[in-house]
Amino acid sequence: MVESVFISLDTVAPPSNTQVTVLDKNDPPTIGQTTLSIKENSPLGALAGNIGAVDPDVGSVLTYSLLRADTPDAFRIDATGSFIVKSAVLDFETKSSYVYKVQVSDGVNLVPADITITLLDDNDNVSGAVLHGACAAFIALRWCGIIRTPWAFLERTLAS
Ligand SMILES: [Ca+2]
Ligand SMILES: [Ca+2]
Ligand SMILES: [Ca+2]
Repeated sequence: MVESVFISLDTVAPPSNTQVTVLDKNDPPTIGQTTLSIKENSPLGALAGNIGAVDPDVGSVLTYSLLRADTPDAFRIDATGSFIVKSAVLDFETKSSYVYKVQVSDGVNLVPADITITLLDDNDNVSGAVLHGACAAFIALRWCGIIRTPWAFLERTLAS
């Protein structure tokens, strides 16, 4: 007579010489910085900051692309994930922030993120303020009698 015996495979321990190989999964990159800032009136080619993308897999190469931009002409992203000024005129009083949708890829995983670049206000009237200050100083010195040269010279010229 044949007797059947059923055993659950789960309860059977693998032979001691079994080798378990852990396959390295390709993990997606992460983005460290989603808000950047730069002073208004910054020149062409100035750096607004890097989005700080890192990939946990050793030796991975990241590539960056812009999916969408509210003002494509203002900034570009370079091969290292840095936003660079592309427009000659960044005017805080006209537009104080920009939003870009970027995508970081490790060749397999695509990670999108919204990056906001904020403009920092700067004094647009530096030359006017300096000139105004210089005029005020001249008038004050003239008033106090410290600067007499122009008038003295004029008086001498007229008298001769
Ligand atoms: Ca990866
Ligand atoms: Ca301005
Ligand atoms: Ca300003």
